[in-house]
Amino acid sequence: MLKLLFISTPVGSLGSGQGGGVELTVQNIAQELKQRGHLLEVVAPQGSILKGISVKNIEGNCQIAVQTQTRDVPICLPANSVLANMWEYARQVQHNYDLLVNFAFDWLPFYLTPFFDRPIAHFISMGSMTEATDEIMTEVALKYPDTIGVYTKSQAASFPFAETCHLLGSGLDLSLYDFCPQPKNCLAWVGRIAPEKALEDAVAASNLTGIPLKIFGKVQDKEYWQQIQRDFPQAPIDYVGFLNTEQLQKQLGQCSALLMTPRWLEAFGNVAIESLACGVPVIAYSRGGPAEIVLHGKTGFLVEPDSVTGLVAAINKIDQIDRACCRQQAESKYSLKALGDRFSDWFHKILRA
Ligand code: HBI
Repeated sequence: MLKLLFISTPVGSLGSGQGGGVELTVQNIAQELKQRGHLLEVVAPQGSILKGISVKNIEGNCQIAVQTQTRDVPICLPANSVLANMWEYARQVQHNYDLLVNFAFDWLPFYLTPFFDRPIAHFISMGSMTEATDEIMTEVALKYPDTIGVYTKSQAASFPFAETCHLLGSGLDLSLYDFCPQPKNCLAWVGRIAPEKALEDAVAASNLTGIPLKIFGKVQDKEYWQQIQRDFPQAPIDYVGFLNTEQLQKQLGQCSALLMTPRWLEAFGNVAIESLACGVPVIAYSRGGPAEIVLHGKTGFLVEPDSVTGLVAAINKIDQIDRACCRQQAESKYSLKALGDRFSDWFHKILRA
């Protein structure tokens, strides 16, 4: 039994959708490790909620989302930084735990690592973003081998320390997702509505095919979302909003396919396995995490990146995909048990070192 302290992402409270896929990862891995008898506490920004897990809520100002910054952005913290406050709390309580696990993609936790008495596992949730974070992550990777965990191989490859990364993939509580054998004639797009997710390409495909597109997720960049609506006034789109897992899976399951159109290097793409879990094939640009998830022609289609015509071609042959194969892939590769095994192996490897 391990005593674990998770320190969450500082961009928003858990459950707000602001933290994107990493919120789901924290929820799922915390739930699974607690299930296995480990003692666990999660430290997160004020207003965080996690099903069945005790959360130490910390007040303070959120960190700027790193994907809105340029690569040469200076290291910065707002006044009364929630990130700094979370790590001050961690410093005070660290001796109650065997291992600390960092989920923030920020300079500070990496810089603080040598100042702590307890080992820190760093889960990195995106590909390379800035010079400053690359630099400090590389230092930690060299000084503390095996302490860097990532989702996928292509994400690891974006960092100078690629070969030292521990590949963890992702996973879901599949009991929360119902297999839907018979879809309606509509497409789905799920994610934070922000430029790096390139929602405009999915809207363009919906506009060209005339197939309705249901859009799920938090509007993170209002101006960007307004611009899409101005550019495609006739597109048959329906913005559903940010739903919790129960409601999302119910509506997502009824769709004929999920469109994944990442402009950036998507580190994993948790929405892909949520879709597969509902039996919904995934049509994704062939880059980053989704390219390591979708089995082309079997559980969806991988399309030339940034090609809307490629999306349309895949949409027109989506009936070739057997939806039962999608659910089957989720069960064999992305269960909570599989995820828990990978994280547990990683933690024990660090503690043995
Ligand atoms: N930006 N500064 C910062 N820190 C994070 O932890 C962070 C982020 N942007 C996005 C993000 N985390 C998550 O939404 C992704 O890792 C999934």
